[in-house]
Amino acid sequence: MTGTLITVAATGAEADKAQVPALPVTLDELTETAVRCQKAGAAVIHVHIRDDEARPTLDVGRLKATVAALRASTDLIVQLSTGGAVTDGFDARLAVLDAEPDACSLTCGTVNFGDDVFANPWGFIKDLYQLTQERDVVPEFELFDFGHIATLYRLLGEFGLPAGGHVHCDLVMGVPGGMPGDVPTLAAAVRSLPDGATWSATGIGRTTLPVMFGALGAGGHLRVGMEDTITFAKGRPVTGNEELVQRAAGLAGTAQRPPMTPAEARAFLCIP
Ligand code: KMH
Ligand code: ZN
Repeated sequence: MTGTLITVAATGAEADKAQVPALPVTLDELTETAVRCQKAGAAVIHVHIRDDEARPTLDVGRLKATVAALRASTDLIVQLSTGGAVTDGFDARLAVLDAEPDACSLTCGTVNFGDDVFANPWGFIKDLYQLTQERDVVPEFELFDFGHIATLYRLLGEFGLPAGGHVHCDLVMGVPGGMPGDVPTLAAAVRSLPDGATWSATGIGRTTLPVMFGALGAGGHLRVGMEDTITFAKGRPVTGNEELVQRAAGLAGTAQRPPMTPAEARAFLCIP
């Protein structure tokens, strides 16, 4: 068994700063969270940014400044979201790669997202994938539902392996409209992944813990963070991303699969 790759998804595009004051939305808040989360055991940061009013933005200038600041203050692998918010257009989502991150998310299909739709049609997916290959940005394949796994096979079949040559997936479970966040579903999804692929999993909201325990037991890796859950325990809001990483790192240690360092994670994900 390898160590555990821990990704922190620190902000997301959905939570409202006014209702979740601990959410990191400024560059200073994000870098401070990043430093703390690296110390706590994270190796990758999945990044969404906000504008001066704390609204989600894909502004490329801000994204570039964010990548530079995270590189200056941490050793974390910087994975920019190409999912953005459900309101973001495809061109803006492709332009995220202009910020030259180490890695990016790449969602493999459309999914209902609560009352909204997170749109990822095939044409967009293939354009984004080819752009990651041209720019040498390592994608993480985000899988919200089983049909997304079928699209991952199609992508690999038509366009070959990603930059770096290794396939790493992230099962995003428990989104209202996506696959449920429970252990039987996790096991079925993992069985369906391409040979040689590695995977992380995250459970949204109250599915966080069952998905985390299932992933550790099945040899997978973990994504945690305030993008995915803002409640640490029933009735107790999360005070910061650091405590979510600490909990994941503690459980990974108990499973005798302690957190990977950022350097180990780079080797594991084939990110130079
Ligand atoms: N905010 C969601 C609509 C990603 O980062 O790639 C999409 C999302 C996925 O968060
Ligand atoms: Zn995201």
